[in-house]
Amino acid sequence: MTPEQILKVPPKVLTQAQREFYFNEGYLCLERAIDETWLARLRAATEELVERSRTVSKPDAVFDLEPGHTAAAPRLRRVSNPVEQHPVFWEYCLKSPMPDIVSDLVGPDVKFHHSKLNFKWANGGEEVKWHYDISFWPHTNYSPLTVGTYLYDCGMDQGPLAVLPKSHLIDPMLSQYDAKGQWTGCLSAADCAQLDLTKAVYLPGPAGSLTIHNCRTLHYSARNDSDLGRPLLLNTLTSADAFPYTVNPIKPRHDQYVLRGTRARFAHHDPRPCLIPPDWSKGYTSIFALQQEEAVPLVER
Ligand SMILES: O=C(O)CCC(=O)C(=O)O
Repeated sequence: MTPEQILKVPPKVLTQAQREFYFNEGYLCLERAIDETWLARLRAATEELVERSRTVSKPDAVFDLEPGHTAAAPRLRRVSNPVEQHPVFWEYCLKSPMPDIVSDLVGPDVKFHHSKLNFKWANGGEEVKWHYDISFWPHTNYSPLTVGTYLYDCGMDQGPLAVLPKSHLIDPMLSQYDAKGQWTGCLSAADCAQLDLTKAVYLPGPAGSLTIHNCRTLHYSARNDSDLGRPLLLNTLTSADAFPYTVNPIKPRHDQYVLRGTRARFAHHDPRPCLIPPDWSKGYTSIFALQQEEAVPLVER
């Protein structure tokens, strides 16, 4: 569906002004959209995963660990695909208001693509450099978006998500390969210098707030040098008429699951070209390891 067609469908949760803002600016921030009951369940599930990580000493397909991670003092960067690691995360995708909100932005038929739980641990949780998501997992159109759920309050010192408004309209897309043709998963310093990053909008928020960014929206988050961690649950959802044309890097079991509405009969194709990533069927390493230029082997799944 096109934005014009989506906007004609009556919304379930959002106001028409919020939907228009998303299409014009490429992002949305909804304060306290998720209630305490969901938050308590999501936090408890997160704690269970952190406990499990104590038995893991090196990064694997589930746990992406900072180099200083130990059993006594866990330091997680990410749990990949938490919906497969704890039932509460999948229930959140099925039953919470989150997919209803997404249906106001992609149309009534909504599919799941993947999820991740990014931690940005206290006292040194890493920066995520400017990048866009769609070239990690190209689709036939640009409906995919990522919803971030702040499990705890996130202030400016915790490295909130930051977006560059209207960057989803930049065409052609900028590259996420370096001058030698190596995939870096982020923009080059030269491309960043061409952008007016003073226009970046930071999206801190109280617990239960949602950040929503379109798959073409450039985004970033700073290092967390504060004493508080910043667990951010990220779910990527798409319109049902968007079909991936490369391998899903983390191969989730629920990939393409229809969360709302029905399966699409026809794919919708956006004519704007999309940057293609390396061949993930040969393996995938996390955005953190890539951007920190760690010599981590590709994780085979
Ligand atoms: O955790 C963050 O702050 C941003 C994460 C992100 O952009 C990503 O994982 O693609």
